[in-house]
Amino acid sequence: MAETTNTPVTVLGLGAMGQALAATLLKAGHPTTVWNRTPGKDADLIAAGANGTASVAEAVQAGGPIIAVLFDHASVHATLDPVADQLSGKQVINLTSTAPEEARELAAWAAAHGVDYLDGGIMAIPPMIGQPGASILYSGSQPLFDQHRATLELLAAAEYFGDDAGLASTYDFALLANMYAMFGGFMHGAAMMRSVGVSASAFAERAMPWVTAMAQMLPAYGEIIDSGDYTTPTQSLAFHKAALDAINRATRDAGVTVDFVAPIKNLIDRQVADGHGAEEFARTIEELL
Ligand code: FVH
Repeated sequence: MAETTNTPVTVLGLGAMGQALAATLLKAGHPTTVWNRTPGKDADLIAAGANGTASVAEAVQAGGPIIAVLFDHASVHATLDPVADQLSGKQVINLTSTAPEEARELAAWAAAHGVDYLDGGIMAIPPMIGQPGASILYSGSQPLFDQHRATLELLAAAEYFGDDAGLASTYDFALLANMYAMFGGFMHGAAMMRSVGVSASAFAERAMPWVTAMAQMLPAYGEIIDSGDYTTPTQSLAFHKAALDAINRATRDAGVTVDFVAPIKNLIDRQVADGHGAEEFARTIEELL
């Protein structure tokens, strides 16, 4: 059936993200029903035209897809389990951040209750919802994704990865691991710069273009890793070991803990100790597997 802005949508969970999603749906003209465990968070949305509800049972009767955007896997069960017998034949799109195995468990739970289930990983913060640059990664029920794709595209660029409900979450968490490494690296660098009186803001001005430039290396690393051939290094593990040893010394001299750089140093050290010093740096991935 073709999707229209008349399609009703229900949003369960009105934290920062749920409110952003519901507001975007309302703005686009979707009849939007909302529910939140703690009352009162729906006031602005109701003022904007949302149908506020006092219970999950009432909310899930509104028709159309049910978007769950709750705190975690446990809160999804806490919300949906009590109304499981009312969900048969309905569609649930779970945008709560859950680990891949948790997403698969929810998909199995949904299937056991006759629920069509799509899992999503939101690659955005609330102010980005409905704006360019936001994306949501989906996996699980393709018919559900296809049917509501136009609505989902209102929230963020929508990409579907496959019927394994844990796939989107795997992408999500892999990307978040990448993000936290980048942010942690910034904290480490800013701590070092503080020792010489440079502000974190001033350091950020330099770190951003540097990180952006270095990110250009990722496709080349991807190709090397996928080839499995580490024998012709651009920069060897031994080269990077010397660099990390020096960074460790500089970090200690600055009075900063080496906690953040220690893990990558350990991976490189182990590879070198195993006799791979002359090989490509990207070989560190083998130490993780
Ligand atoms: N905010 C962000 O930047 C990130 C971006 C990437 C994706 N995440 C994930 O989105 C989920 C929701 O995030 P949020 O920002 O809306 O989170 P909160 O503002 O903390 O709101 C949490 C809502 O969950 C409700 N809740 C918590 N526990 C329960 C429970 N046991 N039963 C029912 N509802 C529960 C909470 O309700 P209340 O505390 O107001 O009663 C909020 O509605 C999340 O998975 C992020 O990782 C956001």
